[in-house]
Amino acid sequence: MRVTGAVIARAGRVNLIGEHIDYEGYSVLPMAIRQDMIVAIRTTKGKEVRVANVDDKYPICVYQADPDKEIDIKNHRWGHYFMCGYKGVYEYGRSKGIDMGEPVGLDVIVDGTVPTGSGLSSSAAFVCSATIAIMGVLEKIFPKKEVAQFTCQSERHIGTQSGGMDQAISIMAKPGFAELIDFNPIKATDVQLPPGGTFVIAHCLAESKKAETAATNYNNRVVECRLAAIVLAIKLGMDAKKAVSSVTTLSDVEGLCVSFAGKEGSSDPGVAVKKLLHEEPYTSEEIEKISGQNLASVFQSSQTSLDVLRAAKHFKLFQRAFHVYSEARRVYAFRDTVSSKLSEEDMLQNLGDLMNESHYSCSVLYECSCPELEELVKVCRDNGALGARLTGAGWGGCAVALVKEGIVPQFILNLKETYYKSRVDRGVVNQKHLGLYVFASKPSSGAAILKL
Ligand code: NG1
Ligand code: MG
Repeated sequence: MRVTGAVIARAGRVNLIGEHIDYEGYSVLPMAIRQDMIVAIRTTKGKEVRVANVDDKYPICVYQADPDKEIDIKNHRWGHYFMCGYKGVYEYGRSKGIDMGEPVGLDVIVDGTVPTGSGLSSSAAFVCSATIAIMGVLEKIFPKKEVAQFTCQSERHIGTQSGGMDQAISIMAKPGFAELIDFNPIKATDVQLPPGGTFVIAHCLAESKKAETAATNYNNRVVECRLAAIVLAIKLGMDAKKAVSSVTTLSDVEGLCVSFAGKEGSSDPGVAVKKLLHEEPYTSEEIEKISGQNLASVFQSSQTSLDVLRAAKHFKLFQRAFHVYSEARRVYAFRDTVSSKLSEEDMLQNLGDLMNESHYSCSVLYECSCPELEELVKVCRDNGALGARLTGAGWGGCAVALVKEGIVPQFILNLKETYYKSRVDRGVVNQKHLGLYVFASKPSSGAAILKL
């Protein structure tokens, strides 16, 4: 085994629009930010992976240097995200028939300026920077697109049924551009943002603990979308058995929904949702009657989905499906607005409107906001933002606001005064750290390896 020198990697992102639709197969529009997760790493002759953090709030985590060992998700620890990356690199290499050699011990030190539980995907920034640092230290460099794809699988070892947005933007971002990310296959298209607008990111200071609350929040929504897709498919005439075995996402049934809408003189898949699903939440019994199958058997291969079924009282199929189809359309409307011939003034206003509509849909239909985020989004709008919305999974974390370039410093000062000051006074946050929680960001570069 060769013991190589240290490798450092970085990554971090904000989503501008397209929330909770990546796992349904729809395109999203994020950009990389300056804030990042940095992983420094070297191989050792030992049999352990030791993951330390410069912030002593995060105690050192020690694991066996064994990529086949499952991650203990019932006992969540911050270092688990590194092990997602570790397992993923070996799994991918082996699946390609590459000789990965004997698993090596690693000493790792992590530093980060992406606040955790912030919706800025510190988790994916960590998994991606870990992955490329491990690739660097093992001297196995895989193609970018493949890394963007397999890191999404890697992060699922933590127990969330994530879509691929965060890993894709972390790996594929280019400075100066946001990216339209398509899935199946992954593709990133540069999106040039109007220079007169700046995105300000502000943390509501409620932490979103996505891994710990997956069964009732994130994974719950993934399951609800799958159920909505199955019920829609059946209502649109698909054989129930076929729907259960072949339909996994709402994008799988978009074609059927659009044909249905066509009969109504529209091309909007939301028309089918409105006509064929009811707003009243569905019980499992009702869905079982429609699908002719026991729900536990539909999800039998996924323990994390079975956990969702156990925790759920009912399923809001109408609301979740309507959010996904309308949000998917807003992403394209955002992209089209940016490349339109509108004056910059009108362009910025339209982008702001789309962000506001996205927030409304996330909050009311997808129910992934929280009181602090609601207050923060309102404060942003009251202080001159053209649009503001929660970003990332929600249930805490950050809002992103579109602000005219010229007012950015004043806007940030106003947020500090109106949203943060009382929280500093109450000891929720230290005045000294406010710069980490509210800042303007221009599109930055994606994950990179810096070799020493
Ligand atoms: P955050 O909250 O930044 O971790 C999560 C998912 C994304 C996407 C968004 C909601 C992971 C790693 N990321 O982002 O794939 O679904 O929520 O749009 O789970
Ligand atoms: Mg995350």
